[in-house]
Amino acid sequence: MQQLARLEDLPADYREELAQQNLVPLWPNLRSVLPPDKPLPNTRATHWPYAALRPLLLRAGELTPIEKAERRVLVLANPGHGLEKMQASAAMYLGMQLLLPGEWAPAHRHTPNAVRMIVEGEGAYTTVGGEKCPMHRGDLILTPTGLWHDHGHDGDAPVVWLDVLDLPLVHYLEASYHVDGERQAAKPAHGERLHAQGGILPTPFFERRKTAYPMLRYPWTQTRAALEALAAAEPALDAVQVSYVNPQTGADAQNILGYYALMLRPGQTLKLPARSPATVCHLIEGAAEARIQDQQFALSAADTCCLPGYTPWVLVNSSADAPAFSSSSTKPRCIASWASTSRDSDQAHL
Ligand code: GTQ
Repeated sequence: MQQLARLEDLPADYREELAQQNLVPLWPNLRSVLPPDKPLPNTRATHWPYAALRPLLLRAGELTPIEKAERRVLVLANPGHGLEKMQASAAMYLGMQLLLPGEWAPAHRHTPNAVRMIVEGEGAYTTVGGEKCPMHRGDLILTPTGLWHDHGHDGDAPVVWLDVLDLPLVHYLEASYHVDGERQAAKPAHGERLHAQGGILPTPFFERRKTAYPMLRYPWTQTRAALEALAAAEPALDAVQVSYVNPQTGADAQNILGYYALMLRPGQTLKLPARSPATVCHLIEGAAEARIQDQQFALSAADTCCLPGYTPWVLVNSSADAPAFSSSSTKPRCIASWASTSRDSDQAHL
């Protein structure tokens, strides 16, 4: 590869004059923005064990009242980006949120998309766009861009969930902000009942409904049953994986990140191909090991890890008798050689 001229190879007066005109020579910087053969990711493979995180999150419950936190969250930050950046990967933000019995996290809406993956506890709910979505372990609940949301808790023990947002990407696009609102009057969410039968859609007269987000809550009982059915129907299938989609269109449930659930058969070793975007993996049930390059993470239930893009990785079910279930999120498609899939124009303007 050709060695390119450095900035210092240019006369000082010329560099000075360029800067005064807000001009930059490309060639000294070309290799850093277009590195040879593959990207140079900041995202590091990182494991956040729930056993270590949980006591610190519960302590946050004692230290900071909800009124002083608005959202009581410990952010799962990737050291490769710098902890202060509060990002798990270039596109993804992860946070573990705690709500104590009787607490209420006030209504707001914002440009980034969020989903919740419920980790532990019963009795909490989130109201999204006026629909009250109960939270049970393993459920995936959407909070799409621009929809009002507040969280409440009628149970008697702490509730914890994992927040996944496309915040770093939206922030990078200088499009991230929020607006405060009033507590919402809520009606029960019924999207998961309307769309419980895959392949059959409500069709008033002869027009199919077209709703941007027809299903906000993806109950774990349904997702788990779909994975079990897929595993039983296709015994030779390696990747027993399903996608969280908009049931009316079959497209990804939200338009920046894609969400999947995966079942590892007892004792299974699954090789996951390299993809261009980073992936986050959260273990819902069982025990598994994630291997990437020379690193190994022993994942217990409720653990979360992040895997950089452009690198194949392996998931191994640590149990020979029980399945393991995980969810993952990533950019919906690989970024092709020349195209970006960023969809900033789809973001709501509040
Ligand atoms: O629950 O609305 O982890 O607005 C970060 C920002 C959660 C939320 C986060 C948020 C929320």
